[in-house]
Amino acid sequence: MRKKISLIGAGQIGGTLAYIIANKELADVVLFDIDAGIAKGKALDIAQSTSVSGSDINLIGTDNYEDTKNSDVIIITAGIPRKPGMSRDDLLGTNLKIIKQVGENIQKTSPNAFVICITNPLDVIVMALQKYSGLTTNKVVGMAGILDSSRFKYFLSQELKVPVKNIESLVLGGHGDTMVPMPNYTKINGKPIEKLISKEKLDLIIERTRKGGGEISKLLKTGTAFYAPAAAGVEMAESYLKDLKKTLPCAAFLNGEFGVKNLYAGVPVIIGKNGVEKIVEIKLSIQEKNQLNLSVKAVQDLYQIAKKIDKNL
Ligand code: A3D
Repeated sequence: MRKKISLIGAGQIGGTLAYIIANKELADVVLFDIDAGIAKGKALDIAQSTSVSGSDINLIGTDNYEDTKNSDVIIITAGIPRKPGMSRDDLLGTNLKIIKQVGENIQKTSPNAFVICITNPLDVIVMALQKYSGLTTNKVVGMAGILDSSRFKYFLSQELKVPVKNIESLVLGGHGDTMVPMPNYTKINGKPIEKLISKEKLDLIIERTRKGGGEISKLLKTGTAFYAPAAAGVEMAESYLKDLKKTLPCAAFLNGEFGVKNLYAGVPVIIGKNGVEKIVEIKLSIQEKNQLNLSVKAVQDLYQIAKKIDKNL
């Protein structure tokens, strides 16, 4: 039987997710939005593209959670995005209310789903979503690290004029200005990055990676990045549905790993048919550990603010 992916939020990322999933024939798609017109209009448009692509999947748009019932995967982008000049943290109050509604509905309709959250501020929203939905922590995960790593790899490929597919890299920590690109885990054709680029240039690329989302939202003027975030979300869904057991940087629940307890943060995880099957505890230098701690502290501080907004968290 074909798998079912429900997309909660049919905005820029939600629509792009639906289009990629349809083209890959990964699963049937339910595109959900509180704005039924957007969900139904995009679903119809993408469904009509399948007679060109030849993809054999069903796609519907809806504002009724019953249509999402028994989904295998749910990807959440419901919420508001940043406007130029805003930080991701500025979205907290509005998106927390939206995610409460989404989490409670998932609990009722798809309690066995693998749930990928993309709504910002990512690490705190995914943590709240896990609590609101009551799903186990291995089934609720946040997308950010794949996107941040792919930005880092793209900038390096442009600077060093090498194909992006020859670059391995990793970005850890929270999805914000304190994220931690990892030069020690960055290799080009298997060679350590430090041997191929000056420290000054590498520092500039790290800084550009940290501000990668802001650079795009400034150019777009309305809205934020959506093609790369959607591609990253699909990679996580595919690893789960096909039990690929890929190691991917994701916001996952930490229970002592990396010295962090009871918090979501970006770390390498293995995603397979059981959801997050393992947190991969790589060795960090003292400097990397300090940077990760700083990033984790930023997530903890924002979670405290979330707890003031909703005392049940
Ligand atoms: P946008 O195009 O505005 O789409 C959001 C959609 O959510 C809209 O269609 C709304 O109607 C819908 N919505 C609002 N409330 C609800 C609700 N209660 N239930 C269902 N749907 C609802 O935004 P977007 O797609 O560009 O971005 C979505 C989210 O992703 C934002 O919070 C962004 O900040 C975030 N984002 C995260 C990353 C990461 O890497 C983590 C990257 C880019 C964007």
